[in-house]
Amino acid sequence: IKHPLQNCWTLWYYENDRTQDWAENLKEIASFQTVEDFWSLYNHIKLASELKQGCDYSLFKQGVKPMWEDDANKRGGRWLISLDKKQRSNDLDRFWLDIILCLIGEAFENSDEVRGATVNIRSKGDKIGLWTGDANNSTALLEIGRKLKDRLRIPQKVNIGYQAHKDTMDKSGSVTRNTYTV
Ligand code: M7G
Repeated sequence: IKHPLQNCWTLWYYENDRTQDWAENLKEIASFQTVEDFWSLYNHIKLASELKQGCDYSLFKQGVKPMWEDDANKRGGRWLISLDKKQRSNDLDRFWLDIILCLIGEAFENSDEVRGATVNIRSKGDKIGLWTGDANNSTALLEIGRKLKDRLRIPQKVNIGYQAHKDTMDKSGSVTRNTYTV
């Protein structure tokens, strides 16, 4: 008997093809709801650090698309971890795996608020985001942000910010403001 997870999760892959719309480049790879099926999927695919520049992985609860417009995301936001270039070889794959294990292991007290996570492979610096469903639920999102920082062993002096998706959507070139920082 396989070990069931509390939720069923879907892995998505984004490949940057400029001839297509953003949403058309987003591909659903596979879903799993047991520990064993997670590891067989994880062991079968490339590490995040091996993806081409411009690509993303996303892991979201089944039924939620990894996009701002999804009903489950549109009032939400993300904790954003911005990596510098040398962290691709040091921290990226560990951070991404640790985030996945937090998600599927339901590590957060407010795990109902968790929607999923995304890793963006970018030449200017990779990014990892943990998406929650309600940018106004400060109690829940602060608990999630603090625990995330702790689980990833991000040093106390390094701050990570929470950004509402509506602010990310509206930004025109400039950086999105952080509504919370831990
Ligand atoms: P990104 O891939 O999140 O980060 O956004 P990057 O700027 O480091 O590459 C790049 C662009 O992809 C955005 O400016 C949008 O045009 C598009 N995009 C990204 N996301 C997450 C979404 C989304 O959820 N919905 C839509 N419609 N476009 C998005």
